[in-house]
Amino acid sequence: MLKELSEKIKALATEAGFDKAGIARAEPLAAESPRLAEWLLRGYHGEMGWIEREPEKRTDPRLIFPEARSVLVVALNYFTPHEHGDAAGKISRYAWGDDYHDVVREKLRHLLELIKGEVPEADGKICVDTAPVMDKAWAVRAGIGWQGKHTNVITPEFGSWFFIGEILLNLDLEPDGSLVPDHCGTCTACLDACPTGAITEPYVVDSNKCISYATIELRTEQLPVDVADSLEGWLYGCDICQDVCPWNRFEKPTAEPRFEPRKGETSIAPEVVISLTPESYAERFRRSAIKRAKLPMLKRNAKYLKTTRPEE
Ligand code: B12
Ligand code: SF4
Repeated sequence: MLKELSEKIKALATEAGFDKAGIARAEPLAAESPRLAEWLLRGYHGEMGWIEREPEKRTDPRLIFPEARSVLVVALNYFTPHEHGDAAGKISRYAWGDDYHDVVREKLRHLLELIKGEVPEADGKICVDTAPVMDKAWAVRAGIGWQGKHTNVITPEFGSWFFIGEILLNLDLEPDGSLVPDHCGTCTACLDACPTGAITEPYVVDSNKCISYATIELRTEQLPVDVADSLEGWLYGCDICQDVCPWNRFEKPTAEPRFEPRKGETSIAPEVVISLTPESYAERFRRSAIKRAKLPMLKRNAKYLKTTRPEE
């Protein structure tokens, strides 16, 4: 009975447009909690002060939704078959289309309605980067995939180009018993390819060195010199560690048209970024994840791509 309902709910996730779904028990993340603490202690979160707040909530879903009994985890593939070409001003793949927060949230809301249609007493809390939830840890626990050495979760079916979301549910469901084993093996392609050495050891990223962090999250006027010297054309985010991962040979085109590159753009020329006004920035990036980087940050990034130092 429990198993049947759990399978039904996962089938509803597919009906709602997700590519994979799994279930974990809503219990504290006992193994991950000390690792998160160590990561923060080392200062690997850089200036993302928000990640330090309420660490107990981050590792216990019941502190976010007290009725939570199960965590329904979903994966939404965002791969579209386009490339960057050689141009400077590369945008990372996840930000080519519409803002994933909106797309995943809309699908999760629909999914929760479908679940309520099946089980009227069902209630849940939708999470897509809106609550302090460790998405990757839950995806591993729910059998979606394994955490690769670059720290992104990888599925054996379609690689790592997918977003993760959750519904914390008040229903007792059957957790997915078998986890996906770690298939990284002896491969070190991501560690070797990262131009800034941000993957300091397998499964650990130091944000301070990561191009993604520097170009999306870091709000300082200048970029750290080591990162600035190794941008390799990235304007917003970085996909190098996933581009070189052999598991992304299994990438499959997404069924979600909103992840197609807006205006067909996978890069934006630095000169174009530098000439943006607050109005043209707001218009161009409406409903785009790129708005996470404010206009001065985008211009800062673009200046480094145009010259080697912003003042040059
Ligand atoms: C903070 C953050 C960042 C930071 C820090 C990155 C990081 N590695 O966590 C920065 C800004 C750098 C970043 C970059 C990116 N991000 Co981000 N980010 C997040 C966020 C908001 C929190 C992640 C977090 O909790 N980090 C804390 C640290 C402690 O977690 P961790 O690195 O996973 O650490 C674990 C491992 O190190 C493990 N561990 C330690 N030692 C060992 C040893 C072994 C053997 C094992 C198995 C494990 C292990 O234990 C730790 C605790 O679980 C999540 C969304 C969310 N709410 O979860 C998205 C999220 C992780 N990001 C995502 C994406 C897409 C990206 C980028 C690809 C974007 C881009 N193209 O530029 C890059 C990838 C860079 C990279 N290689 O990590 C996706 C990943 C999807 C997926 N398939 O996994 C997420 C889940 C967003 C989403 N909802 O889909 N991100
Ligand atoms: S996103 Fe880029 S800079 Fe960050 S760990 Fe991966 S390869 Fe290194």
